[in-house]
Amino acid sequence: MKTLEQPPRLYSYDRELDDGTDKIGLLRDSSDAAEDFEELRRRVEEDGYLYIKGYLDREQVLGARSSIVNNLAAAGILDERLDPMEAVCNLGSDYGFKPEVADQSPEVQELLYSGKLIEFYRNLFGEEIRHYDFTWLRAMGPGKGTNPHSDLPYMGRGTHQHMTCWMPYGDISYELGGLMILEGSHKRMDLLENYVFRDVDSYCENKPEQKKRADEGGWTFTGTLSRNPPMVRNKFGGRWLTSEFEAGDLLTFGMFLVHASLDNRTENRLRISSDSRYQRASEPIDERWVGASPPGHSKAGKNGRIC
Ligand SMILES: O=C(O)CCC(=O)C(=O)O
Ligand SMILES: [Fe+2]
Repeated sequence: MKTLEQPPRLYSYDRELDDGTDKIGLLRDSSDAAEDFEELRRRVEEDGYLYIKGYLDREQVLGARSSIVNNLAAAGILDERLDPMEAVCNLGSDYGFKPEVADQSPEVQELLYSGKLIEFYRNLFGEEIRHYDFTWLRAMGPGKGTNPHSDLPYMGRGTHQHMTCWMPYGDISYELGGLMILEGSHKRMDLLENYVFRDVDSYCENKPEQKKRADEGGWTFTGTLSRNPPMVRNKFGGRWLTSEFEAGDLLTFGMFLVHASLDNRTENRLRISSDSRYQRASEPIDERWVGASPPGHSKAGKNGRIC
């Protein structure tokens, strides 16, 4: 098993991760089996994810980065004295969650929803596929990271067999803070069953407090599994697995796998990535995330029940 040699200090959600070899490690690189879809399916089953280094065209990914950072620069988010490709931000400006930037970038659309990546999912699922039209694009500022969660609570109204693609737009060091997954967590239904099937957009319409919040487009349940990555690891027992990422790497995982991110510990650089979703065309799709202007978690996406 791979371990992190000379482990740097890694932080997630403001907590230092425990650094024993039984607590932290590297993602398994499946580039040895990149064309063997039978083996890749076996690994998805076993590991809950696939990480294939250098699978995509690095120049194409950097082209998409260029289009993203030019958009951010035009919005005054980047330090204009520097090359936008460095993604050095004006602290406190409007970075963060930027789905509209993905919508406005033909290069991002082409990378995520045509060509090699679509072909990859067609082969992995073994049939025609569909993707969500909504793209979660993140320009994560200094100090920011993502707390442990599974994706299903945010997108579980159709199939449960779809997959997330986490795309690094550029090289992402440990300091810049890429994704990490919790080893074996997709198999821990004993620990997940009371969490993973809850829908963040459902609410009890007979409870006035919940109804009011839903009408405002707010959440009664945030989808967060934990705010404490070391503690959730202790509970599940696997290792947090991560890597330093390079433009062109492919990371994909299923809806049950617990994941989070390392914090961005740089002073002023943005960590730019997207997450997008793919599924079998023959399976039902979660309507919150399709169409020209997907309702998402807005009021139109809420689901009131008597409970
Ligand atoms: O990039 C992040 O910080 C979180 C990404 C994520 O949760 C996902 O890809 O599903
Ligand atoms: Fe996620």
